[in-house]
Amino acid sequence: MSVSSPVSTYVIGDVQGCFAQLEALLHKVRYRRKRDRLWFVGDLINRGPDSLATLRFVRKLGERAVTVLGNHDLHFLAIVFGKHPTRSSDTLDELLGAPDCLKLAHWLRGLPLLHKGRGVVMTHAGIPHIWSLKQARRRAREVEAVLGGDRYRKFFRVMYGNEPAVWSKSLEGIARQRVIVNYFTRMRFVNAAGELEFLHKGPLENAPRGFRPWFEFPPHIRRPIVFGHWASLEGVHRKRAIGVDTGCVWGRSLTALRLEDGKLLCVGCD
Ligand SMILES: [Mn+2]
Repeated sequence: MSVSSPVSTYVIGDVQGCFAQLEALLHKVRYRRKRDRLWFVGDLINRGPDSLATLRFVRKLGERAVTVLGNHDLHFLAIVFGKHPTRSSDTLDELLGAPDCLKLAHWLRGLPLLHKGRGVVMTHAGIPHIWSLKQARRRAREVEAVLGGDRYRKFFRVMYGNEPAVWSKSLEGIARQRVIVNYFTRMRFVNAAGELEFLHKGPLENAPRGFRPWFEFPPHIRRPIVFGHWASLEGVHRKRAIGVDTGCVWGRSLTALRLEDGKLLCVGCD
């Protein structure tokens, strides 16, 4: 390996505790721990078998990794800090019982909802077309300040909910924080007004009337938005929206997007 070989930045799709597949993917791309950067689109944990190993690995990378929070990451934090019950589909027992569970949870709540760099912007689910990049960043920072601040326990107790369904500048407090979190971590279908629709996850043909995938509305944001969250799309390759969740936890594949050349690399997950 030449010392002058350029740094590579890999944006990794939803790992969801599939640590063996993450290791296989890093091996395949010839990831160099001391040089390269790993960006994770969120949902590092849950549903898959090795959430604990995944979190420990990413935390240890420190500055060499960037992770934005996904809905499953927030779900774990709501269990730890918000007294939220686990669901039957959760696979978080090993993590919740680990001696470093709290340490990992406090690290996780300090992570961002949005990251901008290397010509792209990354969030877990996307950015609604009704927001400019400046507005999106400001709204992300607003909630990150709550998650990373002193009042995080209160937030995690009342985080869950589908309402309000649409952004308004006049929203305040928890309603405002909740809709911001829902846009960044749970959004799939929206209508022209930016209203969220959560019941439909499946094929695009069956979208509810007036609702389309958020990235099909003309965006305010020029740079490509890189996101995860929507495994049933099997990856999205648009000029301004690149989806990298290819359903690893569902036995399909784990994808890395190398930002320097736009190349997609993946490993099968069976
Ligand atoms: Mn998700």
